[in-house]
Amino acid sequence: DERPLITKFQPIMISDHADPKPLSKAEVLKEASHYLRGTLAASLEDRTTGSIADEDTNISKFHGIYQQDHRDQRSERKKAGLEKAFIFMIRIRVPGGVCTPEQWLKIDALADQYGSHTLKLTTRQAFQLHFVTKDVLKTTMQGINSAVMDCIAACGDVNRNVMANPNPWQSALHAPVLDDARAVSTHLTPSTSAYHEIWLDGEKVSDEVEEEPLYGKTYLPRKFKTGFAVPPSNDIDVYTQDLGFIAIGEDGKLLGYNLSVGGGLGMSHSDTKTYPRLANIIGYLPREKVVEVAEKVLTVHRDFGDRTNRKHARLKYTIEDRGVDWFKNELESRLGWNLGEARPFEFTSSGDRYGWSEGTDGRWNYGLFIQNGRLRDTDDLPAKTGLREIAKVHTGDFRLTANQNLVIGGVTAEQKPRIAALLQQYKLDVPERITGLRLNSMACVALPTCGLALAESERYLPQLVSDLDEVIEECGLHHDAILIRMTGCPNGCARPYLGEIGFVGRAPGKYNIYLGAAHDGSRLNKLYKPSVKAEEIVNELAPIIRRYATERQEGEHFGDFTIRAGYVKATTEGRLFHEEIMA
Ligand code: SRM
Ligand code: SF4
Repeated sequence: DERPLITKFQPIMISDHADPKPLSKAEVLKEASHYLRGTLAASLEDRTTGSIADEDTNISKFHGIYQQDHRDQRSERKKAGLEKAFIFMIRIRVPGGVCTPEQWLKIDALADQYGSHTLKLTTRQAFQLHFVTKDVLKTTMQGINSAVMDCIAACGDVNRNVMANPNPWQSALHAPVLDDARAVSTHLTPSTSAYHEIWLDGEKVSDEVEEEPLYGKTYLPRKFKTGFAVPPSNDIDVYTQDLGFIAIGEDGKLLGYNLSVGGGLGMSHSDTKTYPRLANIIGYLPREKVVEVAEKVLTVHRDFGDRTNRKHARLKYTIEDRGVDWFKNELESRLGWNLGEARPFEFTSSGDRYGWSEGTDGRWNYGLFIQNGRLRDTDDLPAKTGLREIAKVHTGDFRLTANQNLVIGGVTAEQKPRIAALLQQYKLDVPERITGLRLNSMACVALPTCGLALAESERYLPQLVSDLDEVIEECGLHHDAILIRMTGCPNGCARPYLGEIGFVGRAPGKYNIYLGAAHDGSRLNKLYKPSVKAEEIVNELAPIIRRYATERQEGEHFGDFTIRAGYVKATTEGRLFHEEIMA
């Protein structure tokens, strides 16, 4: 990537900061980190503790690494006077979610060798390894490098893993969209050589010659997320992205994109100034301008995001505070040309498609349900082993979906019977007994690894769905796709505010219930009941599900029904203000 578009950026230095409010601690750390080095190398060498230095826990995020601790063991270890059971989560970037069988096999092996014998497929189409200890962190990072993959900018105040619709069967637009997603991803990747230096024993580069032409020394005020949607599928939930591209084609040819900006979901229960917000579509751009537009949108965030308050630093707040028109003018003046008028398109759903389907290239694709994206072997479902055996013979690719599922992509007609036999042998073929509710469920990681979790999520949602499934079956709704999403805190990692049924953890065993999102991801849901005890959830929802089964109109989705039936009001303009105000 020669980055032809970047005009060298003069970083906003802390000394230039004119705002009377002090910069956040994270800003000071970034500037002092020597382009993301911090004291990470020394922290890794320190054998007296399983943790890294406090400041380094912020910097390591830019390298795709989170320090965590095993929360199930916290109180026991505290009683015994031991330090926390420190562990690391490593997030591996997979632009557009597409990887090769060789890469799959290497990441799978790393999970067994150094992780928790599980792979997590994330809501942004990336891999996560959990439970990696400090002593093997570097070896694991080198293993990832040997798979020709990396973790640069998988976390941190930078452009994150770029998402793209992974469904090659849908139209001929998919391949060029993936190319564009990869080009944007490469263009927006930080340049610092700190990653190579620290993890891969690369040559040391001095601060004077280090270059970060797009980001500067202080990177972005906050994370930045980019996604590409291919209508009619909105599987990537494009309106939740800071920067979204909606593919517009004609006769199977990709012409360009509608541009959406300012989406984001995180909020805090106690802070009424924080809220989820859906993006605005502000115009159309021809395909050849996509990298240029991505760069300029990112620079508006870089230069105008709030560096004094991290809870107010996402692009959504800049756009909300200054206005959509202001943003469009600022962007167009940076581009030196005007966006066109947004073109017509239609989204019909944000879920995945399961089972076999033939692509436009005559190859076959198999959509596979992975509950909450957690791939592991259990006694009755040896899913991880099954996928390893498939990867050994598969000649196409693997595609991680935005709903934590997987597509075995590009299977030739000759290979199809072999892959089908392996799917059956390892019980991976979608059994008819799985309900539409479960097939459309998503839960974030939460306990025991996530330090921010207030309640269970990944470990609880499967059971809750089983309980709700009894009502679903009784009502004859087995095949109905209802989006149900849960997170252990209000940060929104499984995009719960776009669930037709959304649960957000408030305290151990207690969840806010949200209803009324649109099935195609175009309308946020709304708080229905706060702080409901886990054991009361089924009683709360069963009457609504029963009424839906008998009173719904032809083709009416569950989210729309809950609004029509008066359980919640629709959110204005798709946005959710803070829950206390909107309740
Ligand atoms: Fe997330 C923080 C997991 C997608 C909003 N997220 C975290 C951390 C790293 C906790 C932390 O900061 O200590 C979680 C690690 C848990 C663990 O043990 O693995 C975490 N987020 C995840 C993943 C793994 C959820 C999953 O089950 O798949 C997803 C990884 C995506 C990836 O591959 O990059 C994940 N996170 C999201 C999404 C959904 C999306 O991007 O489409 C969101 C909402 C969209 C958005 O950003 O607005 C999301 N995560 C957050 C936030 C709130 C951000 C905000 O603006 O307020 C945090 C907390 C923060 O940044 O301060 C957070
Ligand atoms: Fe952790 Fe909250 Fe994200 Fe769940 S939503 S993974 S609990 S930060």
